[in-house]
Amino acid sequence: MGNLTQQQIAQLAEHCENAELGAYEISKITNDFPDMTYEDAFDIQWEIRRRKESRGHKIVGMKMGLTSWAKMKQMKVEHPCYGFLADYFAIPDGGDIKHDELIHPKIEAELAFVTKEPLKGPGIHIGDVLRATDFVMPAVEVIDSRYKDFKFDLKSVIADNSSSCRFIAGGSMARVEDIDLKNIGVVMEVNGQVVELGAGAAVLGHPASSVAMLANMLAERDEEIPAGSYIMIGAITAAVQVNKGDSFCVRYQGLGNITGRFV
Ligand code: 0L1
Ligand code: MG
Repeated sequence: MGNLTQQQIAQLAEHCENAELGAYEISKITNDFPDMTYEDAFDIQWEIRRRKESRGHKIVGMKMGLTSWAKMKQMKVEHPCYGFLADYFAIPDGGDIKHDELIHPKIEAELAFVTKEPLKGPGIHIGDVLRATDFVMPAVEVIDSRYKDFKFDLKSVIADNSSSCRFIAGGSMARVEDIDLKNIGVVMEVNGQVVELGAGAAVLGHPASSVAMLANMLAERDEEIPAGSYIMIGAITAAVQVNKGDSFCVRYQGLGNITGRFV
């Protein structure tokens, strides 16, 4: 059930999207709309998606967020969320990310699943996800909450497209039967120093459970994950703040590296 009017949804979508496009901070929207519901929050996110598509942008994937205890603890939020990835969020492996286009970016070590069959919840489980997966590959997400000092609650985050802003796909692709998704090790380095490390199981016990959760959350809106989707599973480690001039390298056991630089 929603408590906001269509007009309020449209206004809040414009408010959050303008902050993303103009790279400026706003305060969390539940301050002014304390009665908004989770349905309202997702309505705002889907309205931002509609606005981008109406300007000719393509939606090129989905992301899960807050799927590891490290992230939930870091952000003091206790349930995962999802967001969408627009075409202009994509940065090539080894590429430059323009820091001035963002507010206070952080990087996250993730994995991405690419599907070959649709996944429609409710009731999707890890087995369904593994059967429907074409391949997995490394991913780095750059998040940039539009909220001042990354201070928010879950409803405000969902309305802000779960802090999505840039992502990098890279490394080597692998079939799910050829890798140990629970144990795959990830090491994140910034300016040559190891800053975070973790293993796949940090994400909801198994990376595929994040994709299952996405399918089941989308089912609440009668949406599905179509075949051929690119889905990022959420951060395996805590997110790391990066400054202009920083470079990073994330190493994935058996799957190569992703590198990039903030300019
Ligand atoms: O991808 C993520 O885990 C981020 C979700 C939104 C919360 C945040 O900005 O940290
Ligand atoms: Mg993330």
